[in-house]
Amino acid sequence: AGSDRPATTADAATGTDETVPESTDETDTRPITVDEPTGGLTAGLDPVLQQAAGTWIAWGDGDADFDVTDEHDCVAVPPNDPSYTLQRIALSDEAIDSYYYGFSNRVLWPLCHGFTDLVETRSNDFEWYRTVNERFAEAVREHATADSVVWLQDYHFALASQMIRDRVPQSTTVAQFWHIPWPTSTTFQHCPAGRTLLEGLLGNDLLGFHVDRYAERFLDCVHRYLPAADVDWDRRTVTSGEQTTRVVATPMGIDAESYDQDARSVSASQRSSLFDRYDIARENVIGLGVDRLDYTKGIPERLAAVERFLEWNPSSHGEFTFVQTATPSRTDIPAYERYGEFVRSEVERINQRFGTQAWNPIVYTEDYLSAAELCALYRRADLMIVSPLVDGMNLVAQEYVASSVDGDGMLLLSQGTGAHETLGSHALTIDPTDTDGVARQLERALSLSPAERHLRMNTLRKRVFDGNLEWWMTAQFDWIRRVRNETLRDDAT
Ligand code: ADQ
Repeated sequence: AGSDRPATTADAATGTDETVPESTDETDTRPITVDEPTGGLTAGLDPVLQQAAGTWIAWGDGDADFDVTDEHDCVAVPPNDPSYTLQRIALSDEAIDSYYYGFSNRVLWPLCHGFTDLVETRSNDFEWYRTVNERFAEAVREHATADSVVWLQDYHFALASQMIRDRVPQSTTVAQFWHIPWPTSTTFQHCPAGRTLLEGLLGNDLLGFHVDRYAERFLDCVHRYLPAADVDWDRRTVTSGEQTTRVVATPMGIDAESYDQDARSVSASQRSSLFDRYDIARENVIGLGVDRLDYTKGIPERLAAVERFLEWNPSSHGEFTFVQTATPSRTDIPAYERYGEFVRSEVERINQRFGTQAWNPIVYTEDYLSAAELCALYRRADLMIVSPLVDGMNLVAQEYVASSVDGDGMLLLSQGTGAHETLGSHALTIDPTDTDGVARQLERALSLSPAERHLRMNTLRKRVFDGNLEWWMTAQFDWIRRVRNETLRDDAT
């Protein structure tokens, strides 16, 4: 593929996909079944790969009979009109435990979010991380040609780019997007094998983050911990030996149009059955929280603020319902299990404290909801509280805005999210650790005039539609084209 139609070799193991049911493929005599992606990165990458006739390399289902060194599967997709290749790398249970539940999610995830007390280093985890990164790099080597573009997703592949760089022609473009925050250099000093990870990431021609502060922190870490690398702060490049890496910030957007359409098309009966299922009084004022059940998301802090609001506002009892959906993820990790238990016990405690026979202030579910159900909730919610302590971007805030087709929802948004950089000026800003402050913003949201609600929401909607998933993909590929042309020019001189 030429530079205008990049052959993309990409993996989709991002946090966004974790709550989406696995697409499945089976080879040999078994039929291939495909679940349509409901949104997020998968939906964005699919058309790009179809156009480029590229190869998507992704982690396949764990199979005890497979080891990372064993054969892998390649299938043509989509089955009804094959236009690109999907290669699944099967990982053994041990590899999954050490690579994914180990180094990726017991070390990198907590560390990058600043939760150094939750970093757990276990023997072999890093070695498996290296082995799996190498396995993916090998798979890329089999497909990449001199004019290919290789695009990696996320923190599960901090070593892979340099490994790929060592295996493919110099003119192959290697890019990566880091979907979670990059920590400060003070936090990063606690990272096991930190220098090795930085060197791994410098195998990229392009390294993308959501917002400026993560890009700047990354450059600061390189400056402090890899003194031989040359950081150009103005151009945001790092030169190390022959290799130059450009570091950029492009906040990820959502497929806003599809959320808007789903929110408009959801029928009254769908809405009713959803509200009946969870016993939500239709006429109540509805507050909403939607998250993976993850200790970065600030769910107990949010519940504490709702509790404070209920203390201060007895007149809201029976009239206000806070709906919290929290999808379990990474449940094999004890910190997640403990967090889930704590959240459930807080919900129970608050409901016991204020609830009556006819009303519970908090409706809590761990169900996975369809796009239509989520949009129905988003559209109906009078306000949404997005209160992560730290979050790379946060797509949920954008989904709420895109689904607020009546233009009158209120978004309370944590200053710790990347999304706050783009939406903060027209949302109500919160510091999730300040319980009284969040409760006050909740009161304020409910007392805003309809005119102000509309003004704020319409401005937010414009931002979310302008910076949608297509904008983000285009920005990524524009940068890829730019660094590619720079590399080709440098090679020619
Ligand atoms: P996540 O940490 O998973 O993503 P987020 O960006 O909010 O966080 O995305 C969560 C996704 O899961 C949303 O699309 C949401 O609709 C979906 N979801 C949550 N609960 C659900 C439920 N009950 N039913 C169905 N779907 C549900 C990581 C980073 C983020 C970054 C994204 C993208 O941690 O900071 O924004 O990647 O880069």
